[in-house]
Amino acid sequence: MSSLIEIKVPDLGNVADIDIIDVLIKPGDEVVLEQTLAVMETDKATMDLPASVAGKIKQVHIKVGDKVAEGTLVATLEVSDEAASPSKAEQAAPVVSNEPVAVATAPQTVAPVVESPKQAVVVEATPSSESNLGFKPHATPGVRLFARELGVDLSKIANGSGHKGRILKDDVKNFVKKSLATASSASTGAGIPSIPAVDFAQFGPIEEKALSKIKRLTGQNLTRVWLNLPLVTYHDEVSIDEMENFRKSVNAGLAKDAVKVTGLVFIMKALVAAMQKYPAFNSSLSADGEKQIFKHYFHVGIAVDTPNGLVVPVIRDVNQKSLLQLTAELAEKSELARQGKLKPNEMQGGCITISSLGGIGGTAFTPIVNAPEVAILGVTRAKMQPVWNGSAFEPKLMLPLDLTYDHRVIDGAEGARFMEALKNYLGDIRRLLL
Ligand code: CAO
Repeated sequence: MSSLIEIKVPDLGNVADIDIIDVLIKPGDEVVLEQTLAVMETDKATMDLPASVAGKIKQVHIKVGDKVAEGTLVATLEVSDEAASPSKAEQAAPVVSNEPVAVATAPQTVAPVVESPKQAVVVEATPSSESNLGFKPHATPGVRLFARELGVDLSKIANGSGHKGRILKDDVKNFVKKSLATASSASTGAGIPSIPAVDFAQFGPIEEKALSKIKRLTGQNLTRVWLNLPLVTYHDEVSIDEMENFRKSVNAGLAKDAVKVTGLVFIMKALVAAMQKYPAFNSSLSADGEKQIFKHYFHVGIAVDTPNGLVVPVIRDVNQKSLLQLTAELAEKSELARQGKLKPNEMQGGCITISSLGGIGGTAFTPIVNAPEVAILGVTRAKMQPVWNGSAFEPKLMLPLDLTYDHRVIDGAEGARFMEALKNYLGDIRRLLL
């Protein structure tokens, strides 16, 4: 035996003019308990209208675009007497949604043909991540769930192809297809279009040579840093006349075959003194970017130009070593680097790097941080310049300095203060003794 049951719009808290935005049934359909019959929408929420009993749809009384209110007849169902009994109907528990959205329940009104408790599930339409954008995608909870399962942010789908721009399952599928096509055309894997291949032979004779392993690895590392770190380079210059006079006097006192002291070791010492004053420069971010790790050791990497490419030996505990010790160690390590004989652990553990092109030339450049370090100091060629001392121009040996830092860790003002400290130490190296 069977009975007819009328499903009506439940009490939704005195809300009138509720839009029907989707009707998911037609006469003859078999529906199961809790199956969504239609989707309603108010200003604030999208609501599924579930079946409180299983049965066969005899008649659908609403259509998309209708405005409904509490008590509006939605559908007539033919149900078996067993399913229509109060005890069965009571089992029609509210739809439990695992969507991260607010869920409220309200009784669903079913016509008096069958006396049964009824329920409707009210689902807030917009997850917080979407509402933050001020744009509320128009989609049924089922489509939202489908999108979430595929990891699709509905707010990225500007216009759905459904009624009033509602996003349908097909829109989500098309979005995924389009995203996959875009990703596969970008071979760098970072969503960045690759540089197209060119047949250079069409323009003249060419010769191909494989890159050295060092160059390939350095290239990968530099690209990774360039893409991941917000880098800022700050330029300045400092008078190093006193430092040069001292350096020359030290070198004059050295044995003829002794390794001569270069300006680089003074820069190493001054850099470490500035790091002691500004510990952020001797820190690294944890891989998840949540923590800053401060180091209590002062190891400095020195970029060395070798026939095979750039190598960065690390001079350890620079704060504990004398200028002469650093000179000897720098000479030894840079020679090992050029011969390709540095051990891996001699290139690890750096806190900051110096890249000096001063022996070659230059006025400024923008070195790239050797992450996870947070800063690198670039040095180019010192040259005599007229500097105004307040009453006259004085010839001064000015050393250009370029400080690149990771802006996630170091603010612009901190970068400028660090540079001032560095200049202070280099401008008057006696301060290193304080
Ligand atoms: N201004 C003026 N003269 C400078 C100078 C500067 N900033 N820096 C060095 N010089 C002078 C030195 O005093 C030396 O002069 P003398 O021959 O009269 O003594 C000469 O230039 C050569 O110095 P150097 O470069 O051999 O020695 P260094 O200690 O300054 O540097 C090293 C050592 C290993 C850093 C260097 O040889 C080197 O490899 N530099 C290249 C680093 C590099 O490739 N950086 C780029 C990385 S990013 O791609």
